[in-house]
Amino acid sequence: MRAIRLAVACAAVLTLAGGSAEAIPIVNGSFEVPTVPSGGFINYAAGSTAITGWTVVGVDSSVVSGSFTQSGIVFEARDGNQWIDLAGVTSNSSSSGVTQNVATTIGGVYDLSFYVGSATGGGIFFPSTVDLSIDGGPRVGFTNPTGPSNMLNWKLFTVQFTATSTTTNITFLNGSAANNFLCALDNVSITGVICPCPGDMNGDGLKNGRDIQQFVGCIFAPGAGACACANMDGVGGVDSNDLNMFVSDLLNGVTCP
Ligand SMILES: [Ca+2]
Ligand SMILES: [Ca+2]
Ligand SMILES: [Ca+2]
Repeated sequence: MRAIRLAVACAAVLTLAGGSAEAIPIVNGSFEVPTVPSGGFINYAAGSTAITGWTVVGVDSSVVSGSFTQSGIVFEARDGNQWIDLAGVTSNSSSSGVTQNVATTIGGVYDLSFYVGSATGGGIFFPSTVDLSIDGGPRVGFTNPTGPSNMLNWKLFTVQFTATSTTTNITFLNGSAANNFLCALDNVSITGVICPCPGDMNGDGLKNGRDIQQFVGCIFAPGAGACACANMDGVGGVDSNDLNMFVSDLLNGVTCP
């Protein structure tokens, strides 16, 4: 039985060896649809699905043109011509934001990337904080501390997560301070992480005792870090079956191809 499992694992390794990442289609991650007036914005109330792919939550959020200017600041988009202000126009509610369900593979490891835009000016714009909640989990804040007085500065963040369902909910919320009427987000993307050698936790091309500590960490907290390589059988999450395969490989001296 074990030999069969190992054969399956080897076949999977050969199949996946061609690439290290697989793009997951997130809909309208750059907030380019619908088109808003050049130099202006459109505010969308909670429940709206007018921003293609997304549903507005909380009170409101605004899609803003990259040529919009206020308080001497040009609010240029990071990608394309538009971005979204999760703070909305007037509410500035911390409950406001946008949500989307994306198709995922159970046990799959994904990198979620996005840009947070900050500017400082007019006594009302300060460095932005975008909060992220995955599958209704706790809000985690991502702050871009650089806020120029004449433009938006965009900072890239990447969060890795392990999917527990065939759909994963991604929700971005206004995490900026109460007196900061800016929470800029743009260019959201998701990439599936593929491990070239399951069990090689530290990526040194060998499967040996130096990988044990990280592997054990993934057994106890599979969503906490880079655990793509702990999913030995390529199915489900990281569980006792993966542990059995990992131990078997070490005992039998099976290392990377
Ligand atoms: Ca954009
Ligand atoms: Ca290794
Ligand atoms: Ca597994």
